Amino acid sequence: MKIVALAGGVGGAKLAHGLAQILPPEDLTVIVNTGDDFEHLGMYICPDLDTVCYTLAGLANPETGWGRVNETWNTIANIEKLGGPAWFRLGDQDIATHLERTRRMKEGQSLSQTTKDFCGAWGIKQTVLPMSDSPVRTIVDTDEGELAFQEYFVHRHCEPRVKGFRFDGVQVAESAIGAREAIDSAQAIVICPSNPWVSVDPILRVIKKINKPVVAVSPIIGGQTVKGPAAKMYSELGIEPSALAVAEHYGNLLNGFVLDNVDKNLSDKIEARTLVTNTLMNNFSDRARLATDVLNFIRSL
Ligand code: FO1
Repeated sequence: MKIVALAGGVGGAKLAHGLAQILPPEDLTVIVNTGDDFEHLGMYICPDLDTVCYTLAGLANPETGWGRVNETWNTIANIEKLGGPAWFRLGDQDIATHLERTRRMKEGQSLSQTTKDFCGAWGIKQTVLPMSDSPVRTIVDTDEGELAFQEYFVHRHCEPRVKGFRFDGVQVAESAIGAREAIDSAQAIVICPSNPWVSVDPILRVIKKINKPVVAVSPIIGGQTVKGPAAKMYSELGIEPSALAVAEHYGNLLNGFVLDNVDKNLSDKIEARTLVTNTLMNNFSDRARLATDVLNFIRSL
């Protein structure tokens, strides 16, 4: 069964990894948010793309979900000593990824080709695509003014109250080569449990048209997010954070919606068909179990 998964960072990467454990590699394409990308310390950094790739390759840091396992921090420690910016924690192994990506892109290689080459080097057999080869930049409108995404997310610890979002460059950005074809040949699209506002919306804005059944997995469980500021964002935007709010966010794009057992009372209020299951992914087998549930749900639609 050919599946396209839409993913942001850590939560999205976990379900993508679950799907990768179940599906033949040629049947899974992961389209990843690049709205979080930024240039920092002279390097081109793609946090969500790297999180998905490191996770699929078994190279991800299990504590943070982002960055590399068995990481060392000599470079960033020395940058800090010299008075440089150290708020964005880049590990030594991770820096190699950003340096080599930057070198290639300065020579004119596209982000999708760089990603393809890196996936080959890391032994990833599934297809991983950035949502676009053109820059799209998520800008968070807050009570302290507009902030670039990583400035808001990491530097300011998501503290400013959000008022809205915009995605610079999205009007002219085309989806990456292969993304349209993957969607056209997929049986279904899975929206991973990523932040609807800042991880999934940018991908949906770039992709524009989806002519396949769409199933989303709620990143909000019992009114809270496992990781990240999605619930805080809903509250600050005047919407009670819940799995129902996520389902309503995607609206009639959805054919199916997966929510956690603790939210089963919300199921009746959701317009799409629902699957109520355990959506927490604490370990590798949880990821495979949720992926199996999602795939069986898709078959039943
Ligand atoms: N997230 C943090 O909260 N603090 C960091 O210092 C940080 C560094 C970092 C380095 C490389 C990378 O690929 C991701 C990193 N992240 C960090 C995560 C990242 O900022 C976010 O998870 C995503 O942008 C949101 O999906």
